[in-house]
Amino acid sequence: MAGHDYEAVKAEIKKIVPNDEYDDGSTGPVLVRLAWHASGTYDKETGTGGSNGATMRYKIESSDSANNGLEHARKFLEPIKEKFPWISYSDLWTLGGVVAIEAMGGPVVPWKPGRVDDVDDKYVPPNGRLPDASQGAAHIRSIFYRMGFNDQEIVALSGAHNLGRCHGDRSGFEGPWVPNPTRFNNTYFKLLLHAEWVKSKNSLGNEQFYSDDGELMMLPTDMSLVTDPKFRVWVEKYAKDKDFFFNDFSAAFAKLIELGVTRGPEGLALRKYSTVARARL
Ligand code: ZEM
Repeated sequence: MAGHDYEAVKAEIKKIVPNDEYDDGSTGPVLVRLAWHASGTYDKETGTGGSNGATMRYKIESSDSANNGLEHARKFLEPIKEKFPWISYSDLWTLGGVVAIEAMGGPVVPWKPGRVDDVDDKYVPPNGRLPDASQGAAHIRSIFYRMGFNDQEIVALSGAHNLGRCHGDRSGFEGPWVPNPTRFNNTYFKLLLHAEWVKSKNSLGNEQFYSDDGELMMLPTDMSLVTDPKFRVWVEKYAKDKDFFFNDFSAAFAKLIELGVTRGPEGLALRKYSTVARARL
């Protein structure tokens, strides 16, 4: 919003990305996941969910099992909220993902401020809107089509699994997708196509796919990107051309963090279900 120094906020977020005491020395991946889960509840039919409102502050949403572990990301950002109290949580969480992507070597993602935090839990979206890793292509499509994404965008966004890892106690899955999970590039797509993946039960009894040395993993949903012919076309393109992937990822992530944000004439987000916003639904 006019007069606010978003560059100063970005600089502070950038400083908290390297962290020797956390996962692989970086808070970046979990910050990206927070931005994604804050946004990925969107339903285009009803206009509910999405990043505007920061509804994950409320227990109903933070306790959705899909959001396990995201309390770490929210805690990492809390000192920045204290330093810049004028920024909304919904702006801070989305900006956190954008800054983390860039700090880990990823593309610049266009970001616009002006989201407004809800003042109560009246508009918290129902649990269960985020994808379930144990399923396949039909499930992924139904979740992402609900948000308004197409197959190309689904595959581009899935490239975020080049970052971070699965934590058994959070999701029931274990391990990283790539050898260097704090550096953003297209290794995930190359591995999906060219490594040998073997399905096996992990220590928690859930089926996932392992590389032959057992060091790397893929979720059942990740594997459906190569077994489904329409998804696979995009995996092949992104594996071959990193710049093409970065361009598509940047556009799709920018779209993701705008879901549910209705902007008025000056580009500022309207308070959810204000008269004007409601008229547009
Ligand atoms: Zn993920 N994701 N995701 N994802 N994700 C995990 C971790 C991360 C799915 C999923 O079930 C899981 C997108 C799409 C999908 C990130 C970003 C994005 C984990 C592991 C699971 C189980 C959680 C844990 O144990 O901590 C499914 C089924 C998806 C769709 C089909 C999209 C889209 C993303 C961003 C654009 C990131 C960065 C992580 C790593 C988090 C971390 O803490 O390291």
